[in-house]
Amino acid sequence: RHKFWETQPVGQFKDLGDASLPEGPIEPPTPLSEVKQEPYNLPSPYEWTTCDMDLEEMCNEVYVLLTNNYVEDDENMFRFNYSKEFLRWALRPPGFYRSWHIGVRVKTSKKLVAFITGVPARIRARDTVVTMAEINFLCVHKKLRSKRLAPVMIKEVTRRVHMENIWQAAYTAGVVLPTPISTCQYWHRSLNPKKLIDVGFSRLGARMTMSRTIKLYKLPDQTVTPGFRKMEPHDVPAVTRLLRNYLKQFVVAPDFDENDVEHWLLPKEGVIDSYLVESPETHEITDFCSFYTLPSSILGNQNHSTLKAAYSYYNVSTKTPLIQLMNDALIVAKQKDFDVFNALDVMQNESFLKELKFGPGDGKLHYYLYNYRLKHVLRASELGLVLL
Ligand code: NHW
Ligand code: EN5
Repeated sequence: RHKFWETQPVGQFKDLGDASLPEGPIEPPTPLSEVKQEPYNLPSPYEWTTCDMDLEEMCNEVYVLLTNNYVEDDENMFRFNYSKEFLRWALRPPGFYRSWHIGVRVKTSKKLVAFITGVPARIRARDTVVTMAEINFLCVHKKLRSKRLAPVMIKEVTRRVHMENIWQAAYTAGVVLPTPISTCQYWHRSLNPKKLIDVGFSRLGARMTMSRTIKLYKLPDQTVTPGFRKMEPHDVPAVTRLLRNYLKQFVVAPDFDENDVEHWLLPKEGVIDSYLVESPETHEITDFCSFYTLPSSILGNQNHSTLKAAYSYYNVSTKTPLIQLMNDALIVAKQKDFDVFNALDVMQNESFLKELKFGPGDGKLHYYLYNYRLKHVLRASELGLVLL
């Protein structure tokens, strides 16, 4: 069934209910001297390239590859359209390795036809903080699919991660592989229902007219929580404390320090938005919410070419009810002209999804760990991790 994945140190389907298997690494690290020193062989028309995302030209090649060949929904109506600024942000966090930004070119034409990336992250699984690679942006050009290029790319990124003495990884996918640590549901909150219906992203409900639908999804013009404002650089220490304390409760979550929070959560125009609540009395930072910008190309629509989507990232409420905090997030997303606000049912998100008129999507997201076993499949609400 899974000729490649059966050979890898990941949880296998046959082991799913086996309580005798311990939690933790599936295989021990090998001495660095035993890590293969040369890249894996690609089929002879292709060659490896390391993608320097600082170079405008390289970043553009990656952007074009992903824009035309990355993830689509199950009916091929939409395709993720990560911006160049987003890719630079996603791929250059504290301690990143350029060698983990891996491209494949056609030798003769030098055309970039495949890509895979890793970035380092400290991720806690129960009580243990593990340095891992977060693997993302695996993409093979549409014309080169089903040639078993993906397994070679995964082995090569694994080798380059091993060279840095890192032995675990985390990744998400819309497809089922051996074997998810958890499976999440995508939820969607319409902000611009007319456009969403026009492009086939959503449908007019039964016994609903367009004007009733527009009214249903109306939001206030201004946020309602006193002290709600954009996060600023001087907030990094307070947000780090708030977030670290919040993420303790989840079984799998990132172990963010101030450098990580500065990188991943300080607002970056068109990439990441973060807001917090500063108590008007005590000036304490009591609540936090964030979302990232990931548009999708609309495939084959006469009137619209992009869907502007916001994705819920990390949210923490200690004083403001989470529902009110997220309603304010919806209000700012609407002000910023997003068409839809998406969220997974991770962390405590279930507590606001229905009340704030999110509806379940047709997509699921499976979470995976490489070379790390957990005894049980987790509920989505036990996950404290959001990957881009
Ligand atoms: S998930 C998004 C993945 N990208 C897309 O869906 C874009 C559109 N599709 C494509 O470009 C986020 C191709 O279809 C891809 C597969 C490239 C997906 N993850 O080359 P073949 C991520 O980026 C397995 C893992 O013939 P293809 C996370 C498949 O099961 N494996 O297929 C990435 C089969 O193996 P099997 C996937 O269609 C995590 C084999 O690939 C997969 O031409 C990567 C077939 O290969 C997926 N999304 O290319 C793992 N999709 O055993 C990281 C298919 O079943 C692991 N496959 O025969 C950790 C590494 C680091 C460790 C460090 C210690
Ligand atoms: C790794 N970082 O399927 C990423 N999206 O529901 C890789 N559906 O947008 C993982 N099919 O349900 C990729 N509208 C996995 C996701 C791949 C993309 C994907 C789904 C998630 C999606 C939309 C459009 C469906 C179009 C037809 C959807 C319904 C919205 C509706 C709004 C009103 C209330 C009810 C729901």
